[in-house]
Amino acid sequence: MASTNGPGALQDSALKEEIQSFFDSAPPLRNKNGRATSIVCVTSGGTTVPLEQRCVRYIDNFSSGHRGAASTEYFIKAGYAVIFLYRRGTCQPYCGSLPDDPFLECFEFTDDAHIRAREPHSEAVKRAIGDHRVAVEKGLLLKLPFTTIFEYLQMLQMIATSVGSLGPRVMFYLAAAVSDFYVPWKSMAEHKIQSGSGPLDMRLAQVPKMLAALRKEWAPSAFCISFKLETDTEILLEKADMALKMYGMHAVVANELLTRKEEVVVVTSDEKVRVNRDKADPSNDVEDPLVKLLVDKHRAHIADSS
Ligand code: PAZ
Repeated sequence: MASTNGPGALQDSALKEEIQSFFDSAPPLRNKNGRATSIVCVTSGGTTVPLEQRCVRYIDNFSSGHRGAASTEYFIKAGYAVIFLYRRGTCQPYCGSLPDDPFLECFEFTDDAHIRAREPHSEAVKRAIGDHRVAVEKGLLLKLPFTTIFEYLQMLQMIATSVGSLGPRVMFYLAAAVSDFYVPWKSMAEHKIQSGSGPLDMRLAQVPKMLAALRKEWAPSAFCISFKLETDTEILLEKADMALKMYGMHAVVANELLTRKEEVVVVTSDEKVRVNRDKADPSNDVEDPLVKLLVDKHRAHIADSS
């Protein structure tokens, strides 16, 4: 007879139902101010596809990480706790107004061997350090780095299956540029591929469509937003529509490479909303109105689900 105490016990469907009903009826997690916490997993930056196990060469997907980093700041401002799953070396939240190499450009030694922020950067440095510290200390920002497609998808699955049980309060905002093709680990050369034997013939396998698994299996009650990047505007909205239907996303944000910082289109099953950067001030970005719109849609999703 199967034991009800061992790991096999979860096969027991009565226990599974009991556990599910416990979580369904539990009051939502609340933060220190007594407000129910909404969580968003923001993915950011491009994944790499290694060509060798001891990787010397890899294929990369374009993304500076600006969209993910800026959106993270707006989600935190809107009261969300953010899991920021980002490509190592790409843009970071609260660093948008700092120069490329802040450590070398923003600081100097004083005569008495202390370090201080240099003008004209001191105000920006103070704001960045302060805002970042507050977000981390309040438990509103958790940063997790990835490089390869393998790391990215394994971490996304871990996050989704961990927070998925929190239900509709969870949002996935998938701005990372994820490889469509890869070299399976088992068929990958271990050592650096040698160039002596002429042109390289390589067959890439298609990365399985994980968005469907995220939506249906890993976090079925979560609110899921994916992004669609194209360079040909003629096909952009059609491709976004296809992704919406194929993976059951709640919205797909369509953007074109050259205009992605000025305009995006939020595609849902009943409308296409154009979101533009407010040009009144050069420091305004398109992520501000985009996140506001998606936060409203997420609230409606939470209300519908309850
Ligand atoms: O990171 P970034 O700000 O330079 O660009 C953002 C983006 C274009 C990578 C993002 O908006 C996006 O469309 N991500 C999904 C890309 C894709 O279709 O795989």
